[in-house]
Amino acid sequence: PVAIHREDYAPPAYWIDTVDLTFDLDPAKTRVLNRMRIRRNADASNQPLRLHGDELNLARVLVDGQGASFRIEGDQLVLENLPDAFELEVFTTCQPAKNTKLMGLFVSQDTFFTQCEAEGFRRITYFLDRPDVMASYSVLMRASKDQYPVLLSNGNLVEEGDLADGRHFAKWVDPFKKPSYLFALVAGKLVAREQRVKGRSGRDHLLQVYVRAGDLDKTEHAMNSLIRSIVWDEARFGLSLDLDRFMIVATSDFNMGAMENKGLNIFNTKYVLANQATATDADYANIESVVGHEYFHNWTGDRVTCRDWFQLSLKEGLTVFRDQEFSQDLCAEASARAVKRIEDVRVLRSVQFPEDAGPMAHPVRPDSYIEISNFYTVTIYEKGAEVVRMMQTLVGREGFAAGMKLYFERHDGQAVTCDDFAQAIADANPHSDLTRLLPQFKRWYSQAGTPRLKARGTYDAAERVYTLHFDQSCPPTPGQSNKDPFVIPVNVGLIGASGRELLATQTLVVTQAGETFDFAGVDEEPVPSILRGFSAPVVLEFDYSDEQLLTLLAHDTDPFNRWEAAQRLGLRAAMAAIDAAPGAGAPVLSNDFIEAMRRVLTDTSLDAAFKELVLTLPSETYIAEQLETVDPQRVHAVREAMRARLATALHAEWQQAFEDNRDTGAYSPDPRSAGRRALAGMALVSLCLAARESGDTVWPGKTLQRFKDAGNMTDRFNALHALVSSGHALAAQALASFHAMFKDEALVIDKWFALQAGAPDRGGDVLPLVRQLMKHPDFSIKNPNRARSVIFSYCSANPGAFHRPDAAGYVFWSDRVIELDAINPQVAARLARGLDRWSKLVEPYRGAAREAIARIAARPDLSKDTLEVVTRALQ
Ligand code: B3K
Ligand code: ZN
Repeated sequence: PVAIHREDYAPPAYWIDTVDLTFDLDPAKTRVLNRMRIRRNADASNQPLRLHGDELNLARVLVDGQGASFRIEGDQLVLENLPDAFELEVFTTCQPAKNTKLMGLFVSQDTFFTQCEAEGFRRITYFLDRPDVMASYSVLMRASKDQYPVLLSNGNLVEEGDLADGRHFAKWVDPFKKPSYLFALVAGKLVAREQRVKGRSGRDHLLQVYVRAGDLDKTEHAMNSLIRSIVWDEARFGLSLDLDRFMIVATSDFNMGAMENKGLNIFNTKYVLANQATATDADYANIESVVGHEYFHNWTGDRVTCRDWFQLSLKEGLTVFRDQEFSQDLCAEASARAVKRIEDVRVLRSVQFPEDAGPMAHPVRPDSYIEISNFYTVTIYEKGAEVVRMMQTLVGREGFAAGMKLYFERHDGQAVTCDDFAQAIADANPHSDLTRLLPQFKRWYSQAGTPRLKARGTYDAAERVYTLHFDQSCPPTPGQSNKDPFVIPVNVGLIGASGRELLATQTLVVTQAGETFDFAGVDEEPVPSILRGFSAPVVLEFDYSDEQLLTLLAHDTDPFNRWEAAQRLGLRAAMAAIDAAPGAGAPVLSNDFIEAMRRVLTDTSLDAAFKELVLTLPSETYIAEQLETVDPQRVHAVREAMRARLATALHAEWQQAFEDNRDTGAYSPDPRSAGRRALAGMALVSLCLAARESGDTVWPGKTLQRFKDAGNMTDRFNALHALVSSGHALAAQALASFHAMFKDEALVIDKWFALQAGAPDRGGDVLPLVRQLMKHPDFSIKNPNRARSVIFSYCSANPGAFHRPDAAGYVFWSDRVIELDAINPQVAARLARGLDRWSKLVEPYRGAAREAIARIAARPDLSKDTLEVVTRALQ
């Protein structure tokens, strides 16, 4: 396979202005007639027309209605000696029912769906399948009326009617030009929740959420989320819905979360369907943010799109930033906003930081790829969002909104680059630090790796001056050994020893490798609160004493840094316990730490959601990232011991927390009630864990009762989780009854599988269980949600069970990567990332992991998706 390089970008040799597609839909063999108006790009030299295709059967090619000579070169249809402008007609067939890759046109539960981003349209017809070719589409669909009563595509329905032989047709016209990756089509038996809304300017819109007949009662939250998204984008950015009709359709077979096709978003059911009986608070929150994300793409992605796939973060980083801001702005209270920010940072640090430190590390704007599907990563998405957030920090909220306005004024209807975006934000804010530092700031786009920011402070009591000194560096990443300094906005405040805030938040802009800042008029030696709100995606090192961290935890006015202080204390305890000789008998947690946690848990001024975050110890992957070499079993054992210690030492407080938070009244997924349920759930987990240590049977019994009586899925699942994760004997009975209760709810059965595959390992029992789960009649490796719920929950989310000294976890993993690769390369390549950090492992894990990766790499006929991942892992 060949690598594609960003530097090689050239505009297309031809433009496609209009596309008229006719589909005769049949699962076994769908016929596609594609009529295009094409013209030569005046700027390009006289090259042949090369159209992309993939797994198509070509039947006929006509140029201006005449048979034309063409050739097939690899995956391309090549035509030469073309006029400057012409009509090209291509007639092909494809086999949707056999499409297990779920790219292009596929069938899920007797319904046709498409997925075209990034390069799936070429699996539907021959095309210039690249985002800078934007065309006007009209789509005629024909299908059996009985089997496919609903026929949808992008834009507006302009005609429909019956045909002979029980077939019918629908014609759709999209009023906007679009790149091929935003094309969509759906055909099947679906029903819709509908709502008519008026935009700010008075324009009417029809909103529809399409699902299978039995699921209509689970669409209210998605619809409400869509309406909230529309209102928010108008209020915050002045961006209105530009369509008469906006549709969301849910499918249970989907490679990712959702897809922003113009006017016809296609969603994984996981991010649409919710009612209180089947969905947890986390599901409700995810639905709101994914519905928002796809809706926000209508402007950031669809109206202005990417010139080439290297610019992916132009739309993804920006749209993640927008959905994060949306979710925060929906929070009534500042503390709930902070909770959302902490959750987002937790994902960044536990998933993106490892990516940035591993073999797949790449800049937010990558320089090369073999398979673009492999670059839909946390770096492009979440780190990309942090880059946009830093721009907002540097120009201010209003300045950023002005920058967005200028971006759309300049680029509406165009396919552009990350440079174009940064330039628009800068130009709208001519006197800002961003504008002054723009070329340097853009290193965030070009340099991979997570910067380290080392800070130290000195206090001059006589002069009343506090001085902060920063040194920045960035570790090498594949292909980039030396890094130049970044522009790092650092939000700083100062706290006095007694907890008084001596200095409110200021934004320092660090630009040099080493740099010093003085604060005058500081009356006492302060505790610095650095990187408030996580103002930059860096690792901050500061030599805090435990006492200083306890001060920040108790008094910082910045909730993020309060939480961060507890994380630092927890991490410190974990590192000390990992370093200590095994079996040395030293307590895993100091009394000071336990007392601090007790104070948090009993503090009536704090929100339950915030307490739950503070009481959650750093994850095993986050701890592992801080170590030079990792013994995953040791990390697991230490973290489990810390959890057990917190459970027993705070037993009375956990009981109280459960009693105080157990009843949240009529179900509502709002952040405050969700936070109370989360804390009550954590209390149950702790109480069951403590019961395991003490032999108590009361709390497991109460937990089982809670499981039975629960009025919503969050409470029910939390109770089930408490029994399963504490390994209590009652878990088996609860699991069986949970399955019986929800056997027809695929998304709930996914939870049932995931909970078991993700359960703490006790003596190597999880892998045999996972093998058994794969034989369960409800298991199917072809359904990505189900594969993720079993295989990924074990291989990628259960390190204590996966990293086995006998290497059986790795062998299982490599078998599944190979098995999945033949079915669905995108899902396989995602799983193949599971051992990215193998080179940090101690023996015997390291050697065994390498061998498992090599075993995959040695397979003939590997997809380029999986091949790229494992090849990079071995380099
Ligand atoms: N843009 C899509 C992702 C497509 C992934 C293709 N492999 C969803 C999103 O980011 O909104
Ligand atoms: Zn997106």
